[in-house]
Amino acid sequence: MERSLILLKPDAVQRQLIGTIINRIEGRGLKLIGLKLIKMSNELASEHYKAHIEKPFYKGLVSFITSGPLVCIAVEGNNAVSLIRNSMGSTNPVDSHPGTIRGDLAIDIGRNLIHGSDSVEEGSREVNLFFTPNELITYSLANEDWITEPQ
Ligand code: DAT
Ligand code: MG
Repeated sequence: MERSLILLKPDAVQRQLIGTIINRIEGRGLKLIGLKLIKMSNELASEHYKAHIEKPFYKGLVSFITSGPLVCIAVEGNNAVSLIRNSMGSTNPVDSHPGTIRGDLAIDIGRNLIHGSDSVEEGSREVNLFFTPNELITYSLANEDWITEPQ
């Protein structure tokens, strides 16, 4: 089953938008299988963002992401990765459509509130990076058949 890691970044926590953003994710029908508040270490940040290590914004990105508490969420379900990416909006909020999280709640690329895995492979890697197996809970939602048509 497809998995995706969502991070509500330190700006989301400081702006008290945790509930607002989780509400949108839950409202879409996505299933949360892991949830916690952490402060990211430099080590975890560099592992998580290793694809960006050569980018000019890397230092600022790591400094921002480690600056305060953030919320980690693991989501599981069909198409979880693309559903979340679509709900997030574009990396730069200037290009994000209204109705998306970044399009409604953010204006700056360096304060874009949310991370979501960008591929199925990354989703699996990132969920395993942030959660131990016993922090992930597999269960059924009582209304699952009203969200996804049974095959
Ligand atoms: P996304 O978070 O949409 O997956 P990404 O993986 O390309 O985007 O980049 C990771 C984060 O790095 C992004 O959320 C914000 C920051 N970032 C990306 N491009 C940037 C840029 N050109 N200037 C400043 N920060 C940038
Ligand atoms: Mg990315």
